[in-house]
This record gives sequence, structure tokens and C-alpha cells, in this order.
Amino acid sequence: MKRNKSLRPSISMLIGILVCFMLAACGGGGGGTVGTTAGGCGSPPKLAKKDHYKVGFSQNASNNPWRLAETASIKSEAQKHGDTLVYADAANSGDKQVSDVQSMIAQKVDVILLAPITEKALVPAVLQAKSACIPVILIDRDVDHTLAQPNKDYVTFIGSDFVQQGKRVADWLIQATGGKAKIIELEGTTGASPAINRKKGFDDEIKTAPGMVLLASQDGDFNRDTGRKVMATLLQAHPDVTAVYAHNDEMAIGAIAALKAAGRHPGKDVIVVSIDGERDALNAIINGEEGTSVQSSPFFGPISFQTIDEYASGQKLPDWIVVHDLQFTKANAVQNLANSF
Ligand code: GYE
Repeated sequence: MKRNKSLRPSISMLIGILVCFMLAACGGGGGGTVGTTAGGCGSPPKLAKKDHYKVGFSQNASNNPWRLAETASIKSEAQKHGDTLVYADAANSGDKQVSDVQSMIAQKVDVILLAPITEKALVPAVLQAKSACIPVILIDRDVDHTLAQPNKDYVTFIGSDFVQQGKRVADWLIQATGGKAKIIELEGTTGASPAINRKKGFDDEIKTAPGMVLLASQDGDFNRDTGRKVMATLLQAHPDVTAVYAHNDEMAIGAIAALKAAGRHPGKDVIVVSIDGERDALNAIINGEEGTSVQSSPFFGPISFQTIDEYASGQKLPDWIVVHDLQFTKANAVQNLANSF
């Protein structure tokens, strides 16, 4: 499974190189030549000011409430601005997402909002859009900065501080357990920037408390049912677990189901903590089965379209536009239910 995933970048890169040659051969991309766009349309490409734009939105998956909330937010904001949205859902495939972006390039969108599935898979697509003089704004997940840079290959990254999210969860857990816990970690999609950084933030922070022991850490693909299955397996190997840290709420809900199926009592003998702030997690906090969820807001519509306007006005944007997150616990879960997703 993991091996297959690590092949994705290389397949994507091959497709990328091919399309680059094709674009170069037919002079595609309104004046830019592959690899040497600096003198042509800017680095990153400039965006001409217009009343209405044709905006591409490349979503990486639609298999959870977070993704659906993000897509709804982008669609409703596009409508408010009177912009045309070219939308594609990559159905959790890096290769499909690369071809989705290529299709947006072929349709000559003005700008692309891209939520890249992993840090590496979409780099060729980002560079192809640049070659075609189409600015890309990354939203919700970042790419690998050794391969593509903000304010050069793409405009900016709009998203949460994932390291900080992991650290906040760890701090809460250290506090709640008096610094003693045996932890199973359910990781997000291997190679995705929130998975990499939520792990880093959490793992580094628990090292400050010697009683916090990480029993196992495994990929649950940000998915509820995968999280449930991985948890069921890990539980057999580690029946002494006292805490579960899931990189998103969906996997936490899956883990709660696995714990109950094994006769455990989440919230009592095993503390479950995660990230996102979706409705099911808030309800789990309210009924005592989950400890805390640090928010990761999916409402990217307003900030994305504001950023498009600012960029078109010639404003220099920061490399990273940081989305600030709340944290949900028993103290505030009820009052935040209405705004959850
Ligand atoms: O936490 C998760 C989703 O990229 C920040 O991806 C996003 C994460 C979010 O699948 O639920």
C-alpha cells in the first residue's frame, strides 16, 4: 500500500515532463516558454485584473465532511463573486489530480486553487501551470518547498499551522493524563503536508514529558473506515493503549468504533484526541467519548477569493497566509455545534 503511494510522484513526474514538452511544442500557454517564464508572464505568473474570473478548483477527494465543507465554501464564494468555477474532484488519486490540473490549463482558466493531495505528487502540475502563465494558489495543503516555491512557482499557500495543531493536541493530552500515556497515533495520508507536520508537532511535544510513550504510529489515510481498521489491528498488538491521537476527526471516530467493538470505553480507559472540529467529533466530545479536537477550518472560500483579488491588484502576498484555529473541548463544543460541518 505504502509502496504504491510512493510510486505516484514518479508517474506524475513522467506525465508532467510529457505535457511540458507538448505545451512547448505547440507554443501553449500564452507566451511563456517552458522553464523560462520569468520574462514572459512573471514568476509566479501575474493575474490581470478582471470583474469576473474563470477559477479552477482542484479538490483532492470528497470522501469526508471536511472536504465537502471546503468545496461548498469555495463554490458559494465563487457564486458571490460572479466567477465561473471549473471544479474537479481527484477522488483521492494523485495521478487524477495532476490530470485535473492539466485539464484546467487546457481550458485556460485565469487562476487555479489547488488542494494538493501530497507534498510531491502535484509539483509537476504546479510547474506546468506556471509554464502556461496560470497562477496557482495552494489551499489547505502545501507542496514540498525543495521542489516548488511560493512567490516563485506558485503564489502562496493558504492554510493552517499543522505543526502547531499537533503541538496543541499533545499539550492538552499531557495535561489530561498528568504526563503519563501509552499512545497509538493514526496518521493522515502518507506524504500529505498535514500528516507530515501534525506528526512532527505532536511527536516532538510529547518528548518533553518522559511518561508519554508512543506505542505505534500508522497511516489511516485521513479516512474513517481505514482508521477503524488500523485501530482494530493495532489494538490487538497494543492492548495496553491509554490514548489515541488521530490526525483528523474522521479517523478518531473510526478509532472510537474500533475501541467499542473491542469492549473498551473511549473517554474512560482510552482518551481519544484529534484535529478538524467536525460535527461528529464535537458530538463525541459532548457525549464524553472524545477529549479534544483542535480546529482545522475548511472554510476556504472567502479567504481564497479575497487572495485572488489582492493578487490581481498587484499586492505582494506572504509565502504563507496562516489560517488561525480554535480548539474544541467539553467547555465550548455545544456552542460551536451550529457552525460545525
Ligand atoms: O484535516 C482532513 C482532510 O488538508 C487540512 O485533510 C486538510 C486535512 C483535514 O482530509 O480532514
